[in-house]
Amino acid sequence: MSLSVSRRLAAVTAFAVAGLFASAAPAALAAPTAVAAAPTPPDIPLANVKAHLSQFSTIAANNGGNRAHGRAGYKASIDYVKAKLDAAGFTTTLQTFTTSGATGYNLIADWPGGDPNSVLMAGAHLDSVSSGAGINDNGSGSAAVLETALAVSRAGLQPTKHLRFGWWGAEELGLIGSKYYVNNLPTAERAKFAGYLNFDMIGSPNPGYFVYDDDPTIEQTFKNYFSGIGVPTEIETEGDGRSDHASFKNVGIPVGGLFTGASNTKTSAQAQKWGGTAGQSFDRCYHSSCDNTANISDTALDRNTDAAAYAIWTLGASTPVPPGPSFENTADVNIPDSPAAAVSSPITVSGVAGNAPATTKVDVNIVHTYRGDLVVDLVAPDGTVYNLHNRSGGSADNIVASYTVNASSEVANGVWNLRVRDTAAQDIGYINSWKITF
Ligand code: DTR
Ligand code: ZN
Ligand code: ZN
Ligand code: CA
Repeated sequence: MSLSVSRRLAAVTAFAVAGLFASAAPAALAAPTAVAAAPTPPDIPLANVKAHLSQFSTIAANNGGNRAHGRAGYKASIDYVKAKLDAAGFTTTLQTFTTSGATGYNLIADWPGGDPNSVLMAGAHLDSVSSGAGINDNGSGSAAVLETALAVSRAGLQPTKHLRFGWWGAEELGLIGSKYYVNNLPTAERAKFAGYLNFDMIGSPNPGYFVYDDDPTIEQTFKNYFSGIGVPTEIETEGDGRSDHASFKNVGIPVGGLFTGASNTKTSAQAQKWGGTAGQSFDRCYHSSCDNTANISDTALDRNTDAAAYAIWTLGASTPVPPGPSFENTADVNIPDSPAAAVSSPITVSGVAGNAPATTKVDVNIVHTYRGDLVVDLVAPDGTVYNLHNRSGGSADNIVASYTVNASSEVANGVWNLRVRDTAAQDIGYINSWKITF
């Protein structure tokens, strides 16, 4: 059997449909060719994220014990984050506003490049409540977004989308800073947002893994990350609209985000799947003086920061999220006339992290004299069957079509099969080629 498997970027293959049973020699065995794939999202060092948390802790300690709106610890936090971003090549903007009789600050950091008409933004509120240093709420999100931005700089990432990062002031007073930012965006600027990703409380000490269920593409991207590392997630329900994503969602911008829980209690079912303590709050120090550097689950902080980077890399890369790598089998497989068993054309996928996307693309090229005879399935490595074509199209010949399959519950690596069965006598044909794109 001649099998040609190629990995390539989104190239659209123009199928030359061969004449039925053309007597050409079998295609030569082509060596697998590796072509530049989309950049792999980084594993963000937890130590770097924790170093930011320890800086926030020191800032609070040196400024009356908190980093709240209108207090010196807030401005010192802004200055710390801004200096890191300036040194890494970001274009930073300090936006000021006034609320509750004090000046508030938002920090915006643009990564030069990308499509200015397609902006992907990630953000976190940087203010704490006045009762403590706010290390989980929301040093965790602030540090994760900062370290993700610094990783973009280290990678020299040049994504399709324009990347922007934001740190919001006065969230604890009612999403004041993010509302101010969004309200001051001209309508034309709002329309350029491809999405906003929010990170508020992502290191809770008794963590749950909650994904916002607002925009389906963003939600699926986060779920793909977590299923890839084998961590179950739930939809975030502890007060929908209680963080800065609401400011963006209110003006029609697609939003998503992550959360590990606040004062709600972890159920025994949740403790069984995530570990931790049932009957106890996700964060017993929520809005308290004990929200210090000890009030962090390293595991949750690590996973959620990597998920943030995964989302920025994946969603920033292209529109839509796939195509990632493609794998193709161009070997002809004869489809015997009915009655006969189904035949399959295999493709071995390797080197693709995590699960297949919700928009896995399958290109099918079948040469046949009566496609209404055929049942065509995609069979995942674990045997799950996705029907692509079920005898439709009547007397037309050939199937040259693209299908989008939600294969997000399938691990990408392994042997995928295109399975074809002829269900009626007389007409015949063969699988000419097929391709799967992640
Ligand atoms: N906004 C929060 C805590 C919070 C409560 N529910 C949610 C849901 C999603 C994100 C955050 C939250 C605070 O800063 O206190
Ligand atoms: Zn809070
Ligand atoms: Zn918060
Ligand atoms: Ca037939």
